[in-house]
Amino acid sequence: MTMRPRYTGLIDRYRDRLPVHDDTRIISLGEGNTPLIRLNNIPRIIGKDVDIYVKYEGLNPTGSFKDRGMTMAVTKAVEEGSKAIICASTGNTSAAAAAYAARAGITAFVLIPEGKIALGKLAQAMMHGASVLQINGNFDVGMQLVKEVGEDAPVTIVNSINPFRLQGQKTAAFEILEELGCAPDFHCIPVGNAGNITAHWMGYSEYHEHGIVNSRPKMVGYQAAGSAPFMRGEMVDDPDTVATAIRIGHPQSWDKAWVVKEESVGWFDECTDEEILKTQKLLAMNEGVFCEPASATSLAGALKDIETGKIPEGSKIVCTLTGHGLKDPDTAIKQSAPVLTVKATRDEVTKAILDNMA
Ligand code: AN7
Repeated sequence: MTMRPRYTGLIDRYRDRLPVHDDTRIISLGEGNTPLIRLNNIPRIIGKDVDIYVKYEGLNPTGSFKDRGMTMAVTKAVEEGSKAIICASTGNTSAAAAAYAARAGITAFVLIPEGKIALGKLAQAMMHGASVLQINGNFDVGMQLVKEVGEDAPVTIVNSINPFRLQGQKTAAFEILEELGCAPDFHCIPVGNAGNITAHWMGYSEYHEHGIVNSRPKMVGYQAAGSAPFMRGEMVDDPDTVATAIRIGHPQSWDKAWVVKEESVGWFDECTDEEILKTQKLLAMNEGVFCEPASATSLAGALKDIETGKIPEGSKIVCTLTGHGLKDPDTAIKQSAPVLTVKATRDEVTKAILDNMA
């Protein structure tokens, strides 16, 4: 048997590119190192000659890309002596904060919008023992409250306004560059607070500046139509979408994301809820990859831009799938064909099989 070193998370892997010291106690759950899956069937289905990869961030320890940022933010919070962390969240940040706080042995407070968080995410925050504070307001209201209480309460804010979050998240771009051996032509990504698009651009730019690669992708950020401040050109006060993860009207990295668009010569666009769900299903049914609705926004947008030629044939495209489909079982079941109820006899089961052969 050939031994290989145990993978111990992205801080250990990218130690020299992250703000840690040799004696820093690393709080890790083995995050990062997620699969970059080449789509085999969808390009054929749409009849286009494109090379599409999905970066399946749903395979991080708590099921979303937030773990990349949270390992850094919690590591630094503990290093600085913090005993508690706090965040506002549409769900995934709270799940990651809860898990990494449990791992570190500190307290997590999470503010979530009542009734607008997917079931799996709520289960995670509760199970990891976070103090879950449900508020009768949306993410943006929660974020404002967190900033205010963060001023006097002894808590470290671990939303993406915490700069260590973006440092951790930039490593996704490193992984993509190392696996492809070059930059993709386009990187398509869902946008809520716009922290992740900013972090990816940081990662791509870092490898480019150090001469590790000789180009950078165009960054394309897609929003849900009901909560698309980057398309409206201003904050949206009452965002709404089935993709609850990106139900965000006041993005925290607003200025940074406009810079990313300019520097990368990319663009923003929006997808309707119908387009998002259709693409989530398309990916699950034809590639065996199950992502949550918000994550499907990247591929939904890419497919539209491939169709119009804005993303030309011959392109190499990476779409980030930010979170796992199991996060939101309700939305998945709602859009699927009902299960068959069959009598528990050999004849009936055989008949059901013959009736349903493709
Ligand atoms: C699956 O958990 O903001 O543009 O509070 O969970 O960096 O905000 C989640 C965001 C995309 C958007 N996809 O990323 C939260 C939260 C999924 C997400 C985004 C989120 P950003």
